[in-house]
Amino acid sequence: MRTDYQNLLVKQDGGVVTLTMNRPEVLNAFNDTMLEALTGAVEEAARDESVRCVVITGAGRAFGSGQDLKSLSAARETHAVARVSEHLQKYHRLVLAIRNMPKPVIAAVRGVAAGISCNIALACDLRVATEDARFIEAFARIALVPDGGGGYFLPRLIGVGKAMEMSMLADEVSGPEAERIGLVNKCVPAAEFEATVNALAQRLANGPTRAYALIKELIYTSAESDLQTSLQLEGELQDNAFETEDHRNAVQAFLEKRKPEYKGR
Ligand code: LHQ
Repeated sequence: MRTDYQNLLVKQDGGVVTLTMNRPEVLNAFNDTMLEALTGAVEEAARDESVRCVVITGAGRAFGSGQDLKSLSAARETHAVARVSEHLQKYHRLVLAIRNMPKPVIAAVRGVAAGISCNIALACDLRVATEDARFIEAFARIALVPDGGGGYFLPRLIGVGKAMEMSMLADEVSGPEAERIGLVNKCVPAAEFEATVNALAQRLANGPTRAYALIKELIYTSAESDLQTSLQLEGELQDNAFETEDHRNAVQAFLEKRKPEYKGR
């Protein structure tokens, strides 16, 4: 993996790549440089066979504070962006790269995750948060709608009622509350955060990577389709999973009463 990005730290530990958004002085607000770096690194991680799990996190006391409002307002003044939807396409590329990544992606959220940073966390497959995490769909505070896939992810994760509440009131949702409503998978005290994220990421990196990719395809496609379509897809994906080395070895290990070792193939 390339490691010389600006505003992004890239660290690989075995099969786990950790991508750390690195503009702590503005709580990791997205400027174009950081957005392009994160997108490039996510796309590279998808192609790199040595990577079997990706963690996205933020440097310092925050996950991210959304679009950098200073650079957005400068772009508006200079008419650098004709329509904001053009600018949003860069975020959409990141969202799609995360969702289409054929391996698990974890968002590790310490402190605040506001605006489009919150929705990048929601695009990930799993979320771990600290107890002092603050999830804020901040958009309505500045009279905008949730973007970066927020309008799609929120109702699917927490239901229409809670999605509406978070979007309209734009109030902070704490880590424990986020866990209670299903916005995050796990909320832990700050002191346990790194160990929890590392353990989960290493566990996934040592898991059946091909099956995880097929599970992502099944779950995400099924959220959009009827039962008949989902059952059809399930069959096709299972044909695929059935032929993997990890599947054959894991069944053999079960029969021989030993622990399987997954190779990701
Ligand atoms: C910031 C930011 C920030 C710049 C903190 N920008 N500096 C919209 C339109 C177009 C295309 C793309 O997408 C979007 C989507 C969006 O993401 S819109 C939503 C953008 N985000 C926000 O509205 C959140 C703005 N930030 C805040 O409300 C607060 O900073 C939060 C609640 C995140 C954190 O509050 P505190 O913990 O009290 O920290 P703070 O406010 O003191 O922030 C620390 C520093 O970070 C501060 O700078 P300073 O020089 O005073 O120390 C802030 O100005 C800076 N900062 N967010 N988005």
